[in-house]
Amino acid sequence: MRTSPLLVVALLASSSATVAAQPRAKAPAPAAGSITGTVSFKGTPPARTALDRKSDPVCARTQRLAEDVVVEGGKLRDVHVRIKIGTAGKHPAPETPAVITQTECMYTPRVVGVIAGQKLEVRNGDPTFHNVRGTLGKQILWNLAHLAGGEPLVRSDLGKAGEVVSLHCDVHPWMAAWAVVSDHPYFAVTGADGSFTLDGVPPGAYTLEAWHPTLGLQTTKVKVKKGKAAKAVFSFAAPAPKP
Ligand SMILES: [Cu+2]
Repeated sequence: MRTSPLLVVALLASSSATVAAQPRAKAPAPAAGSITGTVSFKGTPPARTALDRKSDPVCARTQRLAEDVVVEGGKLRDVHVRIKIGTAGKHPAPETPAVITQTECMYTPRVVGVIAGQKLEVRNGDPTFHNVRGTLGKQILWNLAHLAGGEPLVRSDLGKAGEVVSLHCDVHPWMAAWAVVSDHPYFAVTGADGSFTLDGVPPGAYTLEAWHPTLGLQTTKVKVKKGKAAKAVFSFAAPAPKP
């Protein structure tokens, strides 16, 4: 026997009415947690010297301080915080590249995180000429001229998880940046407030790493629970003066 179309409509209407009348089901707890915290600098930070940028009249228009160690209100900028590689699964690289912009003859940001296989796009926002030299240890990966108004340089040869590619400009020797390669997306780089948040982290016990280009590496342990924000803190200090 064929069901009449009218009956089907009536049945559908009544079933949706039943659903609407039911009390709202509690939203399921998210499967992942997060890690959040801050990176501090203990003690008096090293003085930031004014960069001598007279060699390029465009750069000389703005005064900038050295960015080797940038501390504001006791918080440390440019720290790459991540779950130790090899312990959070292997994740594919996203389609979108990480981006570093050359602006006022500085790299912004100074430290980026990438997933192995992800591209890095270097933009030139300056009305002057740069060259971008990427190195991995002592190996030069690329060395490219970057004209004012030139197209972004897009690189896909950033090395394996665990490696750090450094970027330098030979026209402006004070320019330096770093791309830290991971095998997962659970990383962040601290801004001026020293804070970081790693979202969508699968529950588990992890070693958390904090790396700064001149102050080195620190680690701590952290336990991530479903739907909760685990807290982590790091504290760096000036390296002891060399004898
Ligand atoms: Cu430059």
